[in-house]
Amino acid sequence: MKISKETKIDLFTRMVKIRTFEDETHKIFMAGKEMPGFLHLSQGEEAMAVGTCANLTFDDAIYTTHRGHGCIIAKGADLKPMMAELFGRIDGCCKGRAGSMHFADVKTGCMGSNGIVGEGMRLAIGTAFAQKYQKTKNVTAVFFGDGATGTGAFHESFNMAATLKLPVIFVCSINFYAQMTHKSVHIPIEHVADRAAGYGAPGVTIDGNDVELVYEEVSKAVKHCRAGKGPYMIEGITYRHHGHFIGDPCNYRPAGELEEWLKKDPIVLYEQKLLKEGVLDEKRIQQIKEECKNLVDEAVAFARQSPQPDIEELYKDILA
Ligand SMILES: Cc1ncc(C[n+]2csc(CCOP(=O)(O)OP(=O)(O)O)c2C)c(N)n1
Ligand SMILES: [Mg+2]
Repeated sequence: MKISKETKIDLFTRMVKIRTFEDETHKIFMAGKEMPGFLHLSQGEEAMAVGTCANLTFDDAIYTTHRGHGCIIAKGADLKPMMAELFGRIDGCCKGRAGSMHFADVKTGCMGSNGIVGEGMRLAIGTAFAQKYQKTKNVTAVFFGDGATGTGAFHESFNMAATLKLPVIFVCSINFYAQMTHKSVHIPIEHVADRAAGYGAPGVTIDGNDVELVYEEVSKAVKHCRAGKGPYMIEGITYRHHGHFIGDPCNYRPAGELEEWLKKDPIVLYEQKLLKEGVLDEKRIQQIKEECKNLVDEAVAFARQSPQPDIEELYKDILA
């Protein structure tokens, strides 16, 4: 597959945008004053989010997890309401009610993050059913982690998607840990994508730190789904640079493990590749990084000036 220069620059820029947003979020959260709740960051896993979402339009849907900022940024959501949401403010994409773990941005097709491990998969089936029923040719991608592959939600959703031939791309980011538990402790096989065969669907395991590879593999999955052939599974091997949540001391990680993975940082690798290919030079890379920093700074300023929700907001938009 030949990837155009524009697409390569777009893939790089989206990854830098996510990294910059999450690095800034980390700092603000650690200062302990403005950002309530829990924070799970995805630095290191950007290639999975970007390589997937770069194949989708706003009319396609995604569902993601408690570690979902990257997917939502990759899909094209505006950083300002996202940051305001993390600050719990009224101009947040969910009016300050959702916070980090329950982001949604329907206009860009971000149907929801989810703090309940695996549950995004069940919701994805519903959206994919609607896409098929309405003959839209749109698809739904659902992101989840290694920890979610043992849930009933995974197997039930995959079975239903395959039986009804629903356009669902199951995107599993293997970052090796479910909270503090290593994948070798709870997954009895080497590659969980092999399980797709049990439902008669294609499943591939790839290097999840190679953004072009993720982009190419997901493009095959999207084609498969748009053609009405049912679900497809992509398993990408990657790593989270931070702990499970911000504040996790990570004492379950063997010495040197993080350092090895930092050498495979998807953004650093891609930057080197694009420099070597002459797609970008040092100056343009710097510019992209500055542009992303400006966007994030503007988002923080926007969040800071947004009011706290009124107490009456508590009773609005409730379905009973
Ligand atoms: C149904 C359910 N069980 C347990 C938890 C507690 N929990 C939160 S995150 C997590 C681990 C998830 O691991 P994984 O799916 O690999 O995602 P990652 O955090 O690595 O991105 C667990 C067990 C939960 N939120 N929901
Ligand atoms: Mg995990």
